[in-house]
Amino acid sequence: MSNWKERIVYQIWPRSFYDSNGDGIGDLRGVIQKLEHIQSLGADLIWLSPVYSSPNHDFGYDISDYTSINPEFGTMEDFDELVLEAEKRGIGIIMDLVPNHTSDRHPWFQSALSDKNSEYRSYYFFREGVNGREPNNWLSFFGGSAWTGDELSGEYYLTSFTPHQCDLNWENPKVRREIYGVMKFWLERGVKGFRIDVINAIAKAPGLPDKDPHKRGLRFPAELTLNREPVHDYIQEMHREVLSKYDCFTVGEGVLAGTEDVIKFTRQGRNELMMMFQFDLHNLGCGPLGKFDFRKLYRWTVPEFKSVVDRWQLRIQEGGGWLGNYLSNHDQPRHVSRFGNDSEYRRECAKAFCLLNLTLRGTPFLYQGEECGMTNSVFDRADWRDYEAINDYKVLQSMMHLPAFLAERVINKMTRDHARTPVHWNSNKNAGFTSSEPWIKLNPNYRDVNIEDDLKRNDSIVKFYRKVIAFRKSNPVLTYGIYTPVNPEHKKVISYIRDDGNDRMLIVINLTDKQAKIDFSGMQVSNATILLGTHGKRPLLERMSLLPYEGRVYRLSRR
Ligand code: ISL
Ligand code: CA
Repeated sequence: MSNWKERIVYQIWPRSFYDSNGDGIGDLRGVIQKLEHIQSLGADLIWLSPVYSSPNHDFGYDISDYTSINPEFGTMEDFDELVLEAEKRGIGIIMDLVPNHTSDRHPWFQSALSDKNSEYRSYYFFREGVNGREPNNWLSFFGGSAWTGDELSGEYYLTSFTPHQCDLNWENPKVRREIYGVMKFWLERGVKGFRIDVINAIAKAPGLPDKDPHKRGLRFPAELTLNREPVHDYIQEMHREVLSKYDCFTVGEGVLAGTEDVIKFTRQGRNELMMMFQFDLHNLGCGPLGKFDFRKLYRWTVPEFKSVVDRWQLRIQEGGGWLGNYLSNHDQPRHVSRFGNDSEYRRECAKAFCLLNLTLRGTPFLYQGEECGMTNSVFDRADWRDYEAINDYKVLQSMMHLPAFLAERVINKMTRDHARTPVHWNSNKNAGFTSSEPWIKLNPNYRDVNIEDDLKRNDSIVKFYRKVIAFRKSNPVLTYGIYTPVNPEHKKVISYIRDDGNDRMLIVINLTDKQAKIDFSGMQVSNATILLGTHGKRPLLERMSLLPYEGRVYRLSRR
């Protein structure tokens, strides 16, 4: 795939995108009906979160058949039509590949479970317990032990996420061949690539040893399950067997991968992946156990935010890797709420972050609804739909000894459900998402925050996205240019230069809801031209002041 770095990717979490048949659940025909909107933004690729058959313990990330369509979402004919209709609009479809685990309803696992001698037993990790307990002390991503008991054999099997997602054993060459077959199946149907779920977790430490054996309680086995060397052999094999044979885009979800890991996965010539996501921004203010580890009270500062951005930008460019940049996805709270201001300055803030995401080095990913500045929602406990929220509410009380009302506050701050409320298409009933009851509670602010009404305004966020995307596409420096931070120690404003040897741009964004003064003395300001601004076009001055969440892009003359 040529120019793959320049692509703009729009992520759809289909269950909440658009419901075409009035059952309260978003579906594939809903996506087809909204293709024009996605095209109007300027996206080239749609990453579809999983649409395969699934019992929905983890809303599609627990797959019971890798080569079928979940009937809630439609049929294979609908899928083929989506690929075709998208292609007519110059948009490719990226599938979500989930190679680390299958659903416990998958026929491979069902066979493994029913018969200890099934050849599928070795597709998974079945182990005997130790002293009547789990085989080791590994903590699951979603709280509690990573092991689930099998009553029939008395053994346990590894489930690193929900107890219904059974980890596949990638040491088994048959497993690898099965997954390569699945990839070919979809590529032959015309999809343009894959977002690969927790790809850095597929190689476990041999023997599955305890993490910190002398410590009590469950421990998160990061070094024993993530970024282990054989993962690179597996991906290189996947590249040889599948990726190299197709015109195909890849982005890996490297959960908790560091800069050096991402460089290894993505450096050209290693024949692994094109790009990867980073998680450090999302973990700002979280304790070492991740998003529900409230012990740092979710406090973070703009300089910390900037230093994460700078560190990743600089290290990945030095190391010859490539990033997929994103601020929101289906696993994170809405970024306007998490990192900005979702009340008084919601519109300004949404634009400031749009400008940031689309002027960094890397390939930009947008998440459904962010184009109209969607925010976190308001939930009661009964409104939670995500397993992680429901389970961690219990874990916070039992393991972390948090009183119920505080546990509820922590979940309500960080639950993935915030990203999964239906997209606000208009101010009609149910935000124009469905004609019946949506499967999850709507965000109550849809009358103020929705795509149709936004588009009627002069200060439209959607139109700003369109403008900035078009701007990025017509200025290759924004994709390829070297990133150099300017004023890295400034407490409110992030500013950086992008330079590709032909063109040189300065990006300046106030990341706070206060006015900010910034000093560019030493820079040749007089020859700078303003190209784009969130608040209109103002000249570059040696000393200037920015309004709350104001962002500007200047072209600097070549020295
Ligand atoms: O969202 C997280 C925690 O709240 C992350 O740790 C998340 O579990 C991790 O990024 C892996 O995510 C991916 O795989 C999961 C699935 O639940 C997520 O939706 C998916 O993006 C298991 O398949
Ligand atoms: Ca539907």
